[in-house]
This record gives sequence, C-alpha cells and structure tokens, in this order.
Amino acid sequence: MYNNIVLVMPNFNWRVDFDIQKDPPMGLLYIGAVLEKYGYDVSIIDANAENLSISQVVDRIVEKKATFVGISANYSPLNNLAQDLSMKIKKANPNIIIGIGGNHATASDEFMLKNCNGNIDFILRGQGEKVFPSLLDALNHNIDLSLVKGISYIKENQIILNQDAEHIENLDDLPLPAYHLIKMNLYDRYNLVSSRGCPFKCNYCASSVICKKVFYRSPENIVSEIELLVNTYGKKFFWFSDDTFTSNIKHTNKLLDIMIEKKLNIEWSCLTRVNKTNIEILEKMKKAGCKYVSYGVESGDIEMIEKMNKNITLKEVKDALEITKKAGLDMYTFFLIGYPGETMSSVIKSFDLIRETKPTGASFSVVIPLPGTSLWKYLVENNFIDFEKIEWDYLFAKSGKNKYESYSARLASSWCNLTQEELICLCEEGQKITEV
Ligand code: B12
Ligand code: SF4
Repeated sequence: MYNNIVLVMPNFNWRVDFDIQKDPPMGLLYIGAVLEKYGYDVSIIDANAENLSISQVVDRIVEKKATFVGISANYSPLNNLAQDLSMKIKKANPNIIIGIGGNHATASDEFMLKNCNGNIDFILRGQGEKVFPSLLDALNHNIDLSLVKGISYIKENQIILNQDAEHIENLDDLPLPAYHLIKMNLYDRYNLVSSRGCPFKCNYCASSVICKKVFYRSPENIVSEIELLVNTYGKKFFWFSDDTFTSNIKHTNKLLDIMIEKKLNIEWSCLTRVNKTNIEILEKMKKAGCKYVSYGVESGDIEMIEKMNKNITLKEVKDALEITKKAGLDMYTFFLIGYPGETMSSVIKSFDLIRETKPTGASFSVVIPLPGTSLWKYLVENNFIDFEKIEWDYLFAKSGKNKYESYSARLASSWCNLTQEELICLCEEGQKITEV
C-alpha cells in the first residue's frame, strides 16, 4: 500500500550559489493538506529551507519509510536536481515510487521521462491536489492507470501521456495549506495564494502551464488563512504571490474591505499589472496594510513590449507609477533584458523610463526561456535552443547576490543584438539607477 508519502522541495542552493529567499513551498503544502484529508501519512522535506544535501534528503526519506515520494520540479533549474534525487532514492530503495510535479515537470514531462533511466515512475501534471490522490487511489486499488487524468509514465518502453486533469474550480474546497508539516520558524515571510492563474498571456511567462484560467478564493477563505498564520505562528510580513493580485478589481475590493473591517493590522505586498489598477484600489490597499506593489514593466520600448505580448502601454506604466506614489505606496518594477529583438537602444529606453518615473526600485533580469511558453516554442523552432542541450542548473534569470548568471546572458546573446558581456553590464547598470 502506498500510504506513507514524502513530499520534497529540492535545495536550490545545493549546486549553484543562488542565495534565494526562503518561502514556504505553497504547492507542496496544499498537496500535503489534501493527502492528509484523504487519510495518508504525509511529511514534507523542504531541503531548500533546511539547506540539506541530496544524501541528507535520501537518508530522511529512508528513515521515514516512505512508500511514495513526490518531488517538486516547479522551476526549470530544478530539472537535474530532481533527476539526481530520483536516482539516489531508487538506489537506496528501488521499491519507493517516485512522482515529479510542478510547472517545469508539467511542461517537460516527455523530456524528463526520456532522460530518467527508469528512476521516475510518474510525472504528475497540473495541480497536484487533483492528480496525486487519484494516482494513489489507482495504485492502492489496482485501478487501470490509463484512467488517471494528468499523469505521464512509461509503459513497455512507450511514454504514455494521459489526458489532462480538470482545474480545481472552487479553491475554497481545498483545505488550508498544511503549515504544521514544515518548520515555520525557518521562513522570513508568509506567502498567500489568493488566486491562481492569470488572464494575460505574455510570451515569456509560464503561468498558464498550470492554470489556463483564473480562479479566486473567497475573501473569507483568504482571511481565515491570515488569521491562522498570525494566531499560530505569529505576525510576519505577508506576500500575495498571485500572478496578478488585482486581476479582478471587484474581488480585490471585497478582500480589502474585509481585511480593513477585521482590523487584521498586517503588513503585506503584492504583484500586479500597470493596467489593472486605479487610485481608489491603491488607497484602499494602503489602508489594508500594503507596503509596496511590484509591477512587471519589462521594457521602456513599446516595440519590445509588443513583441512580448505584454499588452500594456507606456502611458499605463507612467500613470500606474504616479498613482501608486500618490497612494503612498512604494513601487518596485521588473524589467527583462535580452528578449529577441533587444538592442542597445531599446535598453536605453528602459533606463530612460526609470529615470522619468522614479520607482522605488527597478530590477533587471536576463530573459530565460521556460518550457511551455511561446518564447520557448519560438526559440526551439528557430534553433536557438534545444531541450537536450539546456544547462538546467544555471537557468536562472539572476542570482540573489546581484551577480548575473552568465549562462542566461550567453543564451540570450545568441538571439538578441547584445553580447553576453553587454547583457551582464546592462543588467547591473539598470539595477543601479534607482539605487543612487
Ligand atoms: C512564489 C514564486 C517564486 C518564489 C519561490 C517560493 C517557493 N517557496 O517556492 C521565488 C521568488 C523564490 C521564485 C523564484 C524563482 N522562480 Co518563481 N514563481 C513563484 C510564483 C509567483 C508562485 C508559485 C506558487 O507558490 N504558486 C502557488 C502554488 C499553490 O502553486 P504551484 O507552486 O504552481 O504548485 C502547484 C503545481 O505546480 C503542482 N506542483 C508543484 N510542485 C509539485 C510537486 C509534486 C510532487 C506534484 C505532484 C505537484 C506539484 O501542484 C501544486 C498545487 O496545485 C510562480 C508563478 C506561478 N503562476 O506559478 C513563479 C514561477 C513558478 N517561478 C518561475 C521561475 C522561472 C523562477 C526562477 C527560476 C526565476 C529566477 N530568478 O531565475 C526562480 C527559481 C527558484 C528556484 N527554485 O530555482 C516560473 C517557473 C517556470 C519554470 N519552468 O521554471 C514561474 C511559473 C513564473 C512564470 N510565470 O513563469 N519564484
Ligand atoms: S501578466 Fe504576469 S503572470 Fe500574467 S502572463 Fe504576463 S507575466 Fe505572466
């Protein structure tokens, strides 16, 4: 019987010196909560937060007598780590079943299975809360695997891709994340996922790999999670990690009203789009404890914005930054550099926009190709990249220490009009504009 489940978030820092913020692994916490609801015995190993080596993770899995291990490959830089971990777990105990899930795994299922030497039993695509229990149920009750939606696996040397599982329509049906399964004192802030998915389709973004539509939790459900966190683990900074926090202003308004009415008195931030905001909502956000808003601007050159299918105008950028300042909120902006078509003059336009609008901060990252995106498809079709040749360990947009990974700049230099050195220097230069 597969009753003893261990979920693992691999350690991002183990291979490269990428000093990444420690955030609770929300995907695994939701899956853990659902599996517990179904009666499974669940543990979560956040190797990233605990800074564990691969062999330490394997030892813990063996110690816990796991029968099924679910590994997160939510991010492409985890591709090789997830493969290595699977190999070492199978070596320690070949009877343990291994399933990999997350954004990267969902978009790269065939590639991962092809390269796993039989160490991965299943790729669980899409939302794990749906697929994981169905797979366990099938394994435990000898149900035909072809009936399990959302899994990919190898059968008689053939890769089988079952049909997709449906989205979770009502997010309120999910239990709250199983925070009790991790060491909450290891995290500096709380992440809240108030909605899933994004209504936009930027060419470089992998959001729609997991959710093709947007789904919202009710404001009451979100507030109950805030209360649980504060009452059980104490007050910390909250971060709404939704793709676009204000994608439905009416919904955001209701949530903010309840947060104010309940006098939650918490500090928080969110990410949204410049064309999905207005002064009233920003003022209300300030009243509800928001400290800063982050906007994906990506470029100061409208031609680049259009190439990315970002669907915003420079006027919307300027207006949004002005009203955010007016509402008394700090505002951080994200810029991409090295998208196909990028030139020195398009980058200069981004710098000029920052000097004109004066956001609190502007962060520059080299564009990285992500499986499942339109950018990825374009780059493969035009022979700029190849699934087999990507150096996954180094596929970071930037390091946490402001040292830009030369690999992403090297890749981007092959498809844009800037050299690897120029891309690295321009990222550093852009970053400094708001620092003076
Ligand atoms: C928060 C976040 C972060 C946080 C990480 C917090 C954490 N503890 O993990 C920070 C800021 C550190 C971060 C960093 C990066 N991120 Co990020 N991040 C996100 C964001 C905005 C939300 C993720 C989240 O919590 N979602 C909510 C939970 C509930 O959903 P979920 O994580 O998708 O999990 C579900 C499924 O994926 C699946 N699932 C996930 N894991 C597993 C495991 C198993 C076993 C199973 C069965 C299923 C399963 O089931 C879950 C429940 O439904 C997403 C955007 C997005 N729309 O997903 C980007 C996103 C995941 N990030 C992305 C990227 C690229 C990065 C970076 C590489 C960027 C960089 N700096 O270079 C780094 C890489 C970090 C690393 N691990 O190597 C991409 C990933 C695509 C890809 N192919 O890599 C995304 C999708 C952004 C995008 N729109 O393109 N990120
Ligand atoms: S708005 Fe943000 S989350 Fe939505 S598709 Fe564009 S980059 Fe992705």
